[in-house]
Amino acid sequence: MSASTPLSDNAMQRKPTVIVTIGMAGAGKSTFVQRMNSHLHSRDPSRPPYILNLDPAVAHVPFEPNIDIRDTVNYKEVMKQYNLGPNGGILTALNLFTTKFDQVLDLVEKRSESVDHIILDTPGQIEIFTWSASGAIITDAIASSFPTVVAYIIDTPRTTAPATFMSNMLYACSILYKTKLPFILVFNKTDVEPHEFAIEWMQDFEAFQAALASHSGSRDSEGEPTYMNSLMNSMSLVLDEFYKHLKAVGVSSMTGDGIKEFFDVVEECRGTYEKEYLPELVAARAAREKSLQDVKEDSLNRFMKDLAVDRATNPQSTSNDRWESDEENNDDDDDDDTGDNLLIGEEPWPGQYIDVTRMRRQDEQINWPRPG
Ligand SMILES: Nc1nc2c(ncn2[C@@H]2O[C@H](COP(=O)(O)OP(=O)(O)O)[C@@H](O)[C@H]2O)c(=O)[nH]1
Ligand SMILES: [Mg+2]
Repeated sequence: MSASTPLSDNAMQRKPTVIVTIGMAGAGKSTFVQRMNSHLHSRDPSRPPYILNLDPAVAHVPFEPNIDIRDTVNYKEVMKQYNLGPNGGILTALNLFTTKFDQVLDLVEKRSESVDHIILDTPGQIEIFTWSASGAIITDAIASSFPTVVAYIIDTPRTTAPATFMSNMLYACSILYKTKLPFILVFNKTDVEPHEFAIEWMQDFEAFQAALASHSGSRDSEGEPTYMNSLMNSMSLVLDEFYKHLKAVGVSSMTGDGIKEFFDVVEECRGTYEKEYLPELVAARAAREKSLQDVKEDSLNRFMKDLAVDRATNPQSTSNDRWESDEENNDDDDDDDTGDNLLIGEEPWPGQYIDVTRMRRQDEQINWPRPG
């Protein structure tokens, strides 16, 4: 994505922090976004965030997003047109939206002077964002333009069983290693279930193993630990290392409990982004530019060598190299017209390659920003 301004420490310092909310369906992402929104509104001085809704299938969001994917793509229409089920529809809608993400970044950049926080609400089903190319493109694009942190929302009342807790943590682990961004575990719904048990399990793996042992089904009929039990015991040791790289907070999106602490952690994580993520990003960019340059030089060298060999073996060839411009060009005019409407007028057929960058050129009405 090209919209980003060049990265430098100074430029980053004035930029707003991006919070990407990720989590299982029903964990409370959208409710949490609204809670952050109202917290930032009621701060003194009030600094409302800039909110992007990336869930095409949500019927109602409890906040007013500044940019809403639903204004651009109608996922039900996408389902119908491409013969897809709901998940395919959501994924395709997100893909279509991603093709326009440079425009979104432009809009966000324009507002970046006047906001302190940019918040992304992601689709209900976690894998649509975390295991798709679009999710990765959006995350990378935004993280290379702004200091970015991931808020991983956990449904605390539903994660009290050690096995569920562990699978949730493994999922978080996979996202951390994929994005490499500063990562906050947000134990949500603490009004229903306090999150202290989770913190204890994270800080003390023996406590977790004790919980595991006392859980029913952890021993077989002969009193030996079950396979699942031993597996989880070993994994808790592995995860111990992973827990050191994250921060955890308990919040209630319902009551607002813990939100202030969450924003303190966001501030800390912004520091981590600047110290750890940004230098890596700059280095990765430099490496990529160098390798592109190397490839260019290599192919130019080979071209020059081929040319020299060709000239040496066939000295007359220069006279044939001239391009006969006039006659050919005049009568060929109409054939050039392979431009815009390559697909228009043809009936789509299942499995057809669809060039999304050419879609809906004429009649699309992009209406990104919302008032407020
Ligand atoms: N009790 C309680 N319920 C919550 C809390 N946060 C969200 N919910 C409820 O959890 C359900 C799913 O929330 P939603 O924000 O739509 O989840 P999403 O799919 O992750 O966006 C809704 O019924 C919310 O009212 C909370 O902190 N406490
Ligand atoms: Mg939601």
